[in-house]
Amino acid sequence: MSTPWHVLGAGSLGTLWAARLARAGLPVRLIVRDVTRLRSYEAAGGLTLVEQGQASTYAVPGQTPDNPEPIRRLLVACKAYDAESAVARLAPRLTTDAELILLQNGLGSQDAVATRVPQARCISASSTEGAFRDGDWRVVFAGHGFTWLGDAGHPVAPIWLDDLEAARIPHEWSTDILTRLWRKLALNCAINPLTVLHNCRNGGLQEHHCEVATLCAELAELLQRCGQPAAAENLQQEVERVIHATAANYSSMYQDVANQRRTEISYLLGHACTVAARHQLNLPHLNQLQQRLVTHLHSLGLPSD
Ligand code: NAD
Ligand code: KPL
Repeated sequence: MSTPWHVLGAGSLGTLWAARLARAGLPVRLIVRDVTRLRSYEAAGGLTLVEQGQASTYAVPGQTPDNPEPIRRLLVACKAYDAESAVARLAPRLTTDAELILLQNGLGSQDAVATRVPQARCISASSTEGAFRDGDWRVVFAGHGFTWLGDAGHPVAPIWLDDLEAARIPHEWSTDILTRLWRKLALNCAINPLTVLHNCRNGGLQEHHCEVATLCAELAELLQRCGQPAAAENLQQEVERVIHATAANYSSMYQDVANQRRTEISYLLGHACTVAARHQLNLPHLNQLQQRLVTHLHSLGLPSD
């Protein structure tokens, strides 16, 4: 019997991964918050994945964090702001050779998790796949993409990449995962806050070319200072390419705000500003953007952390 995949967080990405792993016949367990959620999940009869209009339900066994089963392979699929506390609850269940796969966007949460569970190997992921919930325990696979996985501390790829192959999860082992995470963070910082503040789709930023260019210049300076020159290369061109390619889409931060959900600002723009301050780097436009976004979130009654 192969090592079970414990999936923490039954949201969009957690369900997308759990359903595909289960579809491949791999052992999967879904960890939900508490007994009430477990009852609701069991009543639903499993996780439903909607792909190209076709819905399929997978009866992945559910459990609460208190379940005594040891955990050797944990996919952390919570939002960045929930990851550390959610993993901390599971710490007593982790085996001495446990491996965690961290799907969180941005930076900061990965280090926080790793500090909580120093005995575990923590592997970071950066994904361009897209999924959203259209009901409880139901997820729509909206955008096919790719997931890069890597461990900044150990370049050797884990054996379970074979499971991802079997589950047809497009992926690649990356020896420069930090560069990928920084690059994605920079893209998100240049695009997402402005879509919220200008109340527009990604394509709407074509009318704010100068503002985008100024932010890209400051973000590139930050990346250079952080020892990530590869992430800084042609940043503005890449940002403009993404704005053009995703012109009709609303950014993830725009969608969070529109749905009155907490954003991951602290792990994106907040992280960029914190690191800049640590390096005594003066990035006025980036700081001003953060202030404007924080003020906007407060005006909507949303948290700014
Ligand atoms: P989500 O909000 O849909 O799902 C998170 C789930 O975690 C929720 O069901 C929540 O209840 C659960 N959770 C939180 N704390 C928990 C706890 N203590 N115990 C058990 N469950 C807990 O979020 P998502 O969209 O799947 O995003 C997860 C991460 O992946 C984010 O960092 C996001 O930026 C990133 N990401 C998402 C997408 C996407 O298309 N959805 C794409 C790329 C990256
Ligand atoms: O990742 C994104 C998001 O919306 O979070 C893109 C499309 C790159 C915009 O920053």
